[in-house]
Amino acid sequence: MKKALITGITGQDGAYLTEFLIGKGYEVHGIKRRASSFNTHRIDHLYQDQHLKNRRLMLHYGDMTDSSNLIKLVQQIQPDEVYNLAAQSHVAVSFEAPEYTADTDAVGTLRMLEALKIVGLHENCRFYQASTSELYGKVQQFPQTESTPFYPRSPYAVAKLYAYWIVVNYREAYGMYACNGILFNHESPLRGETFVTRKITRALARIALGLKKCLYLGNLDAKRDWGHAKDYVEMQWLMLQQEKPEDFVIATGVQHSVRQFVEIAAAHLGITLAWKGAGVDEQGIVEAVAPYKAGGGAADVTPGDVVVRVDPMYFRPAEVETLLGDPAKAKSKLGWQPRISFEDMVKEMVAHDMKEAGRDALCRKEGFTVCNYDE
Ligand code: NDP
Ligand code: GDR
Repeated sequence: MKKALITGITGQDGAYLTEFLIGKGYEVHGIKRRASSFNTHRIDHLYQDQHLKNRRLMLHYGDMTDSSNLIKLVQQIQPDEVYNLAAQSHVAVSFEAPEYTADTDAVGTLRMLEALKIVGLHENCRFYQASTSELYGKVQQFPQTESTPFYPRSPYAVAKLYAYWIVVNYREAYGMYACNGILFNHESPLRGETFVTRKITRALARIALGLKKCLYLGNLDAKRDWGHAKDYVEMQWLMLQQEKPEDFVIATGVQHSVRQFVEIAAAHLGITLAWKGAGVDEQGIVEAVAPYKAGGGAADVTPGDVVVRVDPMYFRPAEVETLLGDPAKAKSKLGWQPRISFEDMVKEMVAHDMKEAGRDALCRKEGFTVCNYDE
């Protein structure tokens, strides 16, 4: 049985990858951070009692900022494959915590590579690095391929640039089987609530059920190539099953703006939006409301309501305006094809968030406090 070690197992990709690898017959080990409350909700459905023999999922406490912990874990686990997904992954937050972001995302990657080398696993263990389309930043070429020059635009992207090159360097210097997956944005119902797609589907569902009045956003004109996380983790595994290690762009080749994402998500709730104003005065106003078929209606919204406003607090000091990937290499060499369309992904996210909002509406009706936290 192959052993995989996943850093960042409690995140969106970690959860989908764990499910995928268990399905492939792997024994999966994951590194989770110590937190003051449980932080494993995305993988709770895969959890197995710690006292069971022959468990397929094992969690270990650790942190990318702690070398001795990483060395001890790889020594103890002896993984065949390491998937390095752990990161401070929020671009806007990286402007507020640049040093921590560099420590975790850049030096953390180095620490894991060194841990493998120190315990002598670098010759046999295969290594996947979660690289990112944010490396292209201020884009130099359309669409972006494996050979497009990088121009990072945030402390996050600069940290990931270091991680990208240290992976290439360990491959060239020590012959490690180490790959960068240059992944474009990928989303799902498990996406963190502060990334723009999930923020939109969650807020609109709550607005539709009367739990919230308005969704505040930053740059509505930013364009991204959005795919589904479930499709993208399969590629992470495929990259480690090749004869020789290479870097791959993973994307859909289709682009939408934040504004379009809002419109499509609203349409799934039976809400037609019209845009009025410009810049920071721009508003998304309800034009028409049709009954929402699956979840009981967008009852708390009426034509004329302002449900989207722009708040400059969400503008970034330096923005990545547009990203569009060319996944031709992954398609031809890995035989990889995304299966879930953009439209189906938005629909799935809206349906999931309507269910959560429905639960919260019920809790509130019964006198319980529900989370109103928003970012
Ligand atoms: P998430 O933010 O959902 O998950 C990040 C994971 O990293 C969480 O498990 C988090 O733990 C963990 N983590 C954060 N800091 C540390 C640390 N210091 N030590 C150990 N673990 C830590 O990200 P995604 O799942 O969306 O992304 C996975 C990886 O892929 C990330 O590296 C991201 O930068 C990269 N990426 C993501 C893309 C996307 O569109 N999703 C696109 C391209 C790259 P906790 O749960 O405790 O917070
Ligand atoms: P991104 O994702 O920065 O591309 O990084 P995010 O969803 O945060 O932003 C996408 C675009 O939407 C604009 N935007 C807003 N973003 C957020 N979070 N909140 C808002 O209110 C808002 N309004 C507009 C942003 O300015 C941006 O242009 C994600 C992360 O998963 C990274 O870890 C990963 O490397 C890249 O995708 C590829």
